[in-house]
Amino acid sequence: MRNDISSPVDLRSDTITKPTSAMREAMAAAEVGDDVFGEDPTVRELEAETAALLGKEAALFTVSGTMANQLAIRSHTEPGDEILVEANAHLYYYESGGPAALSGVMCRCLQGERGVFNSADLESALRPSNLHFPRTRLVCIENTHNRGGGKIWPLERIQEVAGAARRHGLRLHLDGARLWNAAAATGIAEQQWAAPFDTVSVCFSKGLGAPVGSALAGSKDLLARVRRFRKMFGGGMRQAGIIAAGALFALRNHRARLAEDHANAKALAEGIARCKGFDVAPREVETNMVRFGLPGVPAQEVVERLRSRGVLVLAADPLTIRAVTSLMVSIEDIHRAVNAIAKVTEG
Ligand code: TLP
Repeated sequence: MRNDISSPVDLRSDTITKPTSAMREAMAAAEVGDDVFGEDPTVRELEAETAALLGKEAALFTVSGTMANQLAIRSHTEPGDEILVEANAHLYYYESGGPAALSGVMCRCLQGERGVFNSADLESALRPSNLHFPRTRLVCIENTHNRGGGKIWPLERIQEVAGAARRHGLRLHLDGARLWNAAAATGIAEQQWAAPFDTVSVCFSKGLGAPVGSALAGSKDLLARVRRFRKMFGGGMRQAGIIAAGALFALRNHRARLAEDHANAKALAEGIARCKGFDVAPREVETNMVRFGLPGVPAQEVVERLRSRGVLVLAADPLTIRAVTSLMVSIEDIHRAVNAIAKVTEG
């Protein structure tokens, strides 16, 4: 167990994960080629395995989840179109204005509950076909939902929303940065989660623990268009097999262990619930995220107090703190974090 602030318990994100030595070995041994020429065998293997796992015809390796999401938006739309997004969706909230800057689209926000909306919300945002209006093209869903605290969309709800979207001729994109967590938590395979969508983005660099990389999966035809935009956005990589090998290792070896992160997040929430003064709902913890607050104290101040006690977390909102478990965090670290949190009210 770590016991000083020089090696803090890092709960800021599951993006902080570092490659294990076995993963580094796989990366060092990777066969590579020029992937802009389509000649990197490791990238191709990763793309094929990802596509198969998601039940899609093809997948394309990307630098980041942001790039995968923004490529999806660009590929489904033309400038002046409108997309329907949930108000707290990562691709709208945290991607630097990408939809406007890179695709020239308008975002129409639906207000979900912890990121989850329904077909009535979607239908209320539809516009009549009339030249005064932008053309609505795409509906985006995020599963698990980051700002919703790692919330899993119920599969039936996805099917209901997707059914409504299809009836109105809309396309569907899934931000599945943490789809692996939804699959691990429910036992419902990635393929089933992905089935209602035209495109699905997934990240290897979060809970799966790869140092870099995401992918966008979909039909072969659409992916040819995506590949062109990826090049345009500067995302064509050369001997990318080095990093794809880390992603492939993560995909093959680290999905099953996500259950441990979920159990640790639950233990953290239950521990915080025992600390006086804190606001937390352990039963809302479905995957690897915990949201909590200390009523009356700004989240940033709680973040600073915890930092000085060797626990790193982030403020998600002025009053909400986010903690994320990952393969860098053991149950001993959780106990240590809870001890530090218990002392935070002392100032
Ligand atoms: N999320 C990061 C931050 O950007 C907030 C995090 O620490 O959680 N989709 C979802 C649902 C995400 O949570 C993220 C990253 C992304 C896409 C973007 O992935 P990257 O960081 O690879 O561009």
